Amino acid sequence: MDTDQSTNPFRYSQYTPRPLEIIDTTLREGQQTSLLHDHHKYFFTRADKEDILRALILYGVKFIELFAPVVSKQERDDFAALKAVRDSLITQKGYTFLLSHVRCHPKDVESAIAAGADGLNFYIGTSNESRAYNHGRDLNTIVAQAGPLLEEVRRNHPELVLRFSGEDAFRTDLNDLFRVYDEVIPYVDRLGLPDTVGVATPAVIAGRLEMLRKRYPTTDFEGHFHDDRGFALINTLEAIRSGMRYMNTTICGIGERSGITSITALLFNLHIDREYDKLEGYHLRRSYPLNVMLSDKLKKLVPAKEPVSLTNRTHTAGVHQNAVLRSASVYEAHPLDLFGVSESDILLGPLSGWNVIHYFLKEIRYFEIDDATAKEVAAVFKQRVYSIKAEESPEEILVDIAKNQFGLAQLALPLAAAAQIVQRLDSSETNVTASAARRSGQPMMVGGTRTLIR
Ligand code: HCA
Ligand code: CU
Repeated sequence: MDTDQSTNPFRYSQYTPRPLEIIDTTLREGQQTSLLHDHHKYFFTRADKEDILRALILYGVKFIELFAPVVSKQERDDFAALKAVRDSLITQKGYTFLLSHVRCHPKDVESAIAAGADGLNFYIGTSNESRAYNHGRDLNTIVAQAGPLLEEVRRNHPELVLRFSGEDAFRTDLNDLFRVYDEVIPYVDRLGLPDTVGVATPAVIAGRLEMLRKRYPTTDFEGHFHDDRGFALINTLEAIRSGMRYMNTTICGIGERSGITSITALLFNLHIDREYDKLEGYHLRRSYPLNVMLSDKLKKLVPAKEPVSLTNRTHTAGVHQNAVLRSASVYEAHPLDLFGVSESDILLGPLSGWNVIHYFLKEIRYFEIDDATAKEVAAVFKQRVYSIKAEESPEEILVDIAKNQFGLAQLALPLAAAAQIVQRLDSSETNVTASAARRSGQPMMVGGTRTLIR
C-alpha cells in the first residue's frame, strides 16, 4: 500500500477525532523502561513490536508514537515493518497514524518524513533544568530554532500531523511556556504538556490547563504524565476532565523510571466514572489480554498494581474466599469481566477456610466429601501447608491428604468429559494471547464454574 504522504488518501484533515484520542507510546516511551534490562532483553524485537502494534490497533488506538528512525538502523528498518502491519489492518480497523518522536533537529525530521511517518511529535526541554543541563540553550535560542523549523515543515508538508511539546512543562515557568508556544502555535495541530519527571498534581494540572486553554482556545492539548509520585493515572483523569482530548499511554504504564499512564487502567477508570463517550471505539474486552501480552514480553506477570489484572479477582483470606463463593460482589466492586478478566482466582493456602477446601475437593476434584470431613481435612491441610516444599503446590498437598490420609473416594470422569471442563483463560482471544497467558504462568480456568481455585 502506498503511504507516501503526498498521495496518502488517509489524511489527518479527513479524520474526525473521538472525545478521547489515546496516543500510545509503548513503542517509544515504553521501550525506555528499565524492566527490559532486568532480563537482558534491552529492546523489543521486531516481532514484539509487530505484536504490540497489532494489539493496539485492534484495541482501537488510532495514534501510535514511534522513535525517530534516526535513533538506529534497527529503528529505521522496524519503522517499515510496522507500517506494513498498520497497512494490513486498514480494511478491518481503518487508518492508524504513526507518529515519530523528533527533536527540533532537521536530521530527525528528515528521517521521519523519509520513513513515511504520518506526523511528527516535536519536543524540546523548556524548564530551567532542561535548558541548563540538557541542551544548554536559552529561551531565545529555543524559539529561534523551533519556530522556523516548524514553519518550514508545515509549509512543505501540510498533510503531516504536527505536535510540539515543551519537555518538562510542569517545571517550566508558565510565561516561558507561553513564549515558546506562541512561536509554534500557527504551525501545530496540538500542544504537548509532558510531566517529564512526575511533579504535577491534579490541582496544578487543572489550573495550568485553564490558563493554557484561555490563551490557545482553538488548540488541542496532549498530556503525558509520569508516575514518579504514583499520580500518573489521577493526573490523567483530571486532565481529561479539564478538557484535554489527547493522552499518552503505554501498555501496563511502562516507560522511563516508574513509567506513565497505563492504557487499560485509564479506560477502566473512565468506565467506572461513567465517562462512556470517552470510550468510543475502544475494545474494552481486549484490555486484560493486552496486559498479559506485554507482561509476557517482559517475562513478568501482569503487575499486581495494574487495575485490570487477575490479582484484583484473586482472593486469599478464608473470610473473603467464603464470601466470593457465594457472591463475588462482596470483594469485587468493578466490572473486570468487561475488561477481559473473565474469571476469578482463589488461592489455596494456610488462610483458606474449610468451605473453600470443601468446594475445591468436591466440585473441582470430584471427591465424595461431607461438611464434617471437610473440616477435618482443612485442619490437617492448615498444618501441613506451613512446611510446603518449593516443588509442591497447596493443591497437591490437599489432594494427597484427601486421598491418602482420609481415603476419600473420587469420582472417575471419562477423559473426554474432563477435558471439556478445562478451558484456557482467554479462549475467546487470539492464539498469541493464549500462549502468552500460558507462558506468563496465567492460570487455567475451570469452565462451568466462574471460579478457579489453585
Ligand atoms: C523523553 C521525554 C518525554 C517526552 C514527552 C513528549 C517526557 O523521554 O524524550 O514528547 O511530550 O516525558 O518529557 O517522554
Ligand atoms: Cu516521558
